[in-house]
Amino acid sequence: MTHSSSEYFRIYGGPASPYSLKLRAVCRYRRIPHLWLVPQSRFDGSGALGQGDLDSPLHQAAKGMVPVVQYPDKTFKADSTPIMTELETLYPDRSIVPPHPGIAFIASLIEDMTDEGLPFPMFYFRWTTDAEWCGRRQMIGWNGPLTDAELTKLSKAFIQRQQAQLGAAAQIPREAVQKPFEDLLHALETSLKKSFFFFGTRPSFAEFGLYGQLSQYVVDPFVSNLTKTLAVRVFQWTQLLDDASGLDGEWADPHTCLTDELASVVSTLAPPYFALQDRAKETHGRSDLTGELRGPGYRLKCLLSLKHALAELSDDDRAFIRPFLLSTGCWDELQFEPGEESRVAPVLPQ
Ligand SMILES: N[C@@H](CCC(=O)N[C@@H](CS)C(=O)NCC(=O)O)C(=O)O
Repeated sequence: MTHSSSEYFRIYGGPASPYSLKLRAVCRYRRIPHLWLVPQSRFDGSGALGQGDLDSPLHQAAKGMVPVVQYPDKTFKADSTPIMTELETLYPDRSIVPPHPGIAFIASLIEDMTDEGLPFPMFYFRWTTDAEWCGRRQMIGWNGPLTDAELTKLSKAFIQRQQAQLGAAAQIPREAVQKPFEDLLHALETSLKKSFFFFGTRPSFAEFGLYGQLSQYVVDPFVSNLTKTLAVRVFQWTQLLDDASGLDGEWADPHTCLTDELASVVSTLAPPYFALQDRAKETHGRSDLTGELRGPGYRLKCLLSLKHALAELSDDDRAFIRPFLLSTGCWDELQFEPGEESRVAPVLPQ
């Protein structure tokens, strides 16, 4: 079966963008007709994405970020998580939302923890230990064939830009970033001994969030070696999730889902995630979060939306997941603080 070009979702992604690869993996698994496009010769590594070429789809989309998705109706939308949610309503088959509302909440929580909490260690190693290789690799991805001289010039500018974004965090000792990452690898490796999926034999929001970030960890030289050495299952699992279009699985009975293995994955993800959220509250605790698309403001918007979703669950569904959330250190963090309830802004594609 072929599709007419008007039926495709066009994913404009970056060559090393975890959110772009997450969205592509979702479309592949869900068998949603899509095209993968990395706009060529559009990004010289200095300014914000999409500001260079007026014809660039990224410029037209005016989001300054990837992924940007052009829907079949030609509109451009950004923000991978709400796009995934919107795809659920457009395509009911092969859903990635577990049917039990409490389990679905946990899947969304894990997705947000990975989306928001795992980029930092990745970004840290990418622009310290691995900067030279990662900068060169990305500029080839964004620009196509380049001479050595061109590549050196572009990658220098790009590395400088990225290191400026990392800022003082580059001074954090390597061991302090590496240890939590190794703990996560260990928890995941243990979980993968029993099952490749958290909630049955098919992937949910949680696995795709994890996959998006791990897709980079298995490529960047230092962390890739670490992953290959410490966690062969994690490495191979990312290959599976990259294209799970042929996979057919089932959701498990919710009573069998909240395992010790899952608890140890969530307990490992929770402390760095909530620490980042505390910092986001300090900087964005009062501002309007509606238009935020990434960074601390966006992070806080997602947390408030999760708190709202937990509060909206039925009493039974909330009671069902409460012991799990308590034992993993999440329950208290997911309760509204005074004044927060009125600041909830829906997380929608923009
Ligand atoms: N909330 C957004 C975050 C996307 C994001 O942070 N994208 C990064 C690359 S992975 C980006 O576009 N950065 C822009 C830049 O570096 O100029 C999503 O889930 O899609």
